[in-house]
Parts: sequence; C-alpha cells; structure tokens
Amino acid sequence: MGASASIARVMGAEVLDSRGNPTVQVTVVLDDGSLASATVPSGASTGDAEAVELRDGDRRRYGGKGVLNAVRHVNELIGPALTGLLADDQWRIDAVLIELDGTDSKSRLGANATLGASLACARVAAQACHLPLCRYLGGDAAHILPTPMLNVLDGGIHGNGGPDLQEFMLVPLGAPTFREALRYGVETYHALRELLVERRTVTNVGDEGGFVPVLSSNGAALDLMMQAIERAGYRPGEDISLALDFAATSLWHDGRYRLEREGRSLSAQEMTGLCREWGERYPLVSVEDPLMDNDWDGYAELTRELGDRMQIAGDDLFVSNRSFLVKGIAQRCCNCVVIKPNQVGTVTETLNTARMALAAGYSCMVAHRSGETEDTSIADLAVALNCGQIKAGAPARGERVAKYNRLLTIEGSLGEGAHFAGRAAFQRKR
Ligand code: 2PG
Ligand code: MG
Repeated sequence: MGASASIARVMGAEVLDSRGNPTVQVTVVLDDGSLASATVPSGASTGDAEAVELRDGDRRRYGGKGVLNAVRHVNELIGPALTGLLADDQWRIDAVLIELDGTDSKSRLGANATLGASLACARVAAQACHLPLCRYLGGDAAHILPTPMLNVLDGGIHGNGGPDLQEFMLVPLGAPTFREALRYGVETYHALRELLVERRTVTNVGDEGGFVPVLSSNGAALDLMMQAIERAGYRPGEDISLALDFAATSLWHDGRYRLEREGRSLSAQEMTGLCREWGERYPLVSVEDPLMDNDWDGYAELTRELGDRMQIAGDDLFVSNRSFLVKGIAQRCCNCVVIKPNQVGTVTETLNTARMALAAGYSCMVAHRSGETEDTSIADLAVALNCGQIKAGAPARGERVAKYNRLLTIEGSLGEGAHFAGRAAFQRKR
C-alpha cells in the first residue's frame, strides 16, 4: 500500500454469530481496490462497564437482538466520517470513531458498530500492505505464539446444567511448539469425552464447545480433567496445567457466591480460600474473575494472598478498558488482564490497554467471546502483542477452531522465527 491508499467505502451488514444471534459485519474497500471484512463477537457473561453492544430492541425481530441500527450507523455515520482517511492511520481512524460517538461507553454508535469498522480498517490496511494482520499490528517483533487455554468443560451461563464455574481450561504449557500444544489439548479433550461416555454422562457441548456434564461438584470437574490428561498420556503440571474462569459475577446471589451444584454459598474470603485449596491440589496456573466485578478491595486482598503463586486474571473487572486498568494497577488488583476488543470498541484502545498492562508487569490473555464468528482477528492480536496467552474455547466447533487454525498458519509462516510462549507465559512477576 502506498501512502495514497485511502478508505473509499465502508459497508455494514447484519449477519449471525455462533449462537444464532445477529451481529455486525463491516467491509471496507480502499481506493487501490483492497477489500476486507471484520465480524464482531458477543458476550453473555458481560462486565457491567463494557462498551455498549447496540441492539435494536424490536421484539418482532430476533427477540429484540437485531443490529440494524448499528448497521445503519456504520453505513450512514461511520462510512462518511472515515471515507478519505489513510487506511494505515489506525490511530486517526479510531480517534474519529471515538469522537463521532462522543460517549464513554460507545452508546451512541454502538461498540459493535465502532469495533466492526475499526477492525475492518486494520484488516484491509494489512492486506493492502501485504502483511499478515499480526505483523501489521505488531511490527517485525511479533513472533510469539500464545499458549492456548482450551475450555473443555462449560458451566455457568454457557453450559446450563453443568458445573457452576463457567470455564475449565487445559493449558498445554509444556509443549515445545503451538502445534504440539494444540495436539496435547485435542487429545486430552478426546480422552475427556471417552471418560464421560464410560460414566454414561452426557457429552453435549456448551456455547464454547466444552462438554457440559452433570457432576456433583466443581472439584469433580477438576478431577475429571486430571484423569483425562493422564489417559491421554500427559503429565499434569508438566505437560498440561489447568485454568479456570469463575465468572463470579454470575454466581453472586444475596451477598454470597452460590455454588449450586455443591449446595453452598461462599464469601469473598472463602472464594480466596477455595482458589488456594485448588492451587494446592491441582496444577492450577490461572484463575479468572474469582470475585464479582465491583469488589476492588476483595481483588486487592485476593491478589495479595495468591498473586505470587497463580495468575489472577481480571475480565469483568477491567473490561479491557485502560481507565479501569489504571485503577487496578494502583490498587494492586489482579496480575493479568483479559483482552477482548469488543469490550472497549476500537483496535487502538484495545492495544493501548494491553500495552499498558504488559509495561506494568501484568500479563495479558487475549480472549474470544461466548458468541463468536469465523473472524480470526484475535489470533493475530495475541501474536501482535507477543503476550503469550489466548483463550478461544474448546478445540471443537468451527468458530473456536478457526482461531487455533489461524495460529497454526501464523506459526507455519513465521517458520524458524516462531517462538512458543509455553510455561514462560505464566511466570509470576509480582
Ligand atoms: C469470558 C467470556 C469468554 P462471555 O467470560 O471470559 O469465555 O465469556 O463472552 O460470555 O463474556
Ligand atoms: Mg471471563
């Protein structure tokens, strides 16, 4: 792309996500003929302060979940504002989107409209420059393949009838390459399925492709994962460790965290105790959202107690937003930030939050949403940031596998230059 390639057309469309809900797709065409699209994902266990996902609310269409207004904003407001801008000036493109929206929460245009446009611009600029998106966003330094965090048991609101906790993940950190890590994860996922069949437990899957078995406790789910790792021929803790997403805001009822499967409710302190206990019993390297999203004091306490022995990842707490991260750093809450572009609504803001986190000694986990699409941008984002971690669901179902397949392609194209993050991604720095 010469300095002259500028934005000629921006087109929005209503398409579907993996749950069959409408979502925004944006296509951008440059004046040199380059063309690319981006499609926006959608969360279910959303943080309170996430940027606004604009839905039509017209109950005659998709139960009110249509996105025709967001699409109209792309076509009638965003398109004219971006036309003529240089496609590789991502900072300016995003500044225009932020100003055009004019709210802190992207509530006027909708973060689904702004992210669709922002990401489509990045994708088309990368294409016009003949660069993979990871190199376009991360420069020549982008070379670290992330350790995948594969969600193999779905619970909470992603897996009705399953465990209380939302995500039980395999972390194949002992593998030598991304390709091998993925194989370790896939083989263990299949071994887990065999175990469930033997126990005559259901092998239906949840929103992210993890199994949704009926088990007596959350600890039983962890035991099952340990057995699956061993059955697949791997060593727990050496080859494959474990990670959890509690999504604790959705466990919060009447002032306590309810573990319905176990018939008990815990205080914040008891949740901290539970993390410690599991950290002693299992090779647990990361816990995400172990407390609800407004308990900053609880997070500071939990991080003080456990932050030197495991990763404490803030998702709903930070909502990928720089201003919440600033607060978190000041109050020493968590030691990892979950990065989801649609929580904040532009590529530049996403990169800024992630880079600030890494500079402050926090780790970054780039993540999908429970409602996903075939868009693979987060795979490139993880490599662009060299952050070493990605969670993109089970190694099953097209919209999840698409991200892992994209990483296989990136690894192949980097050749000798590719480096797999492995265990180093989970070294505690603080
Ligand atoms: C999470 C995500 C992705 P959702 O909580 O981390 O797994 O779920 O997209 O529903 O917010
Ligand atoms: Mg989460």
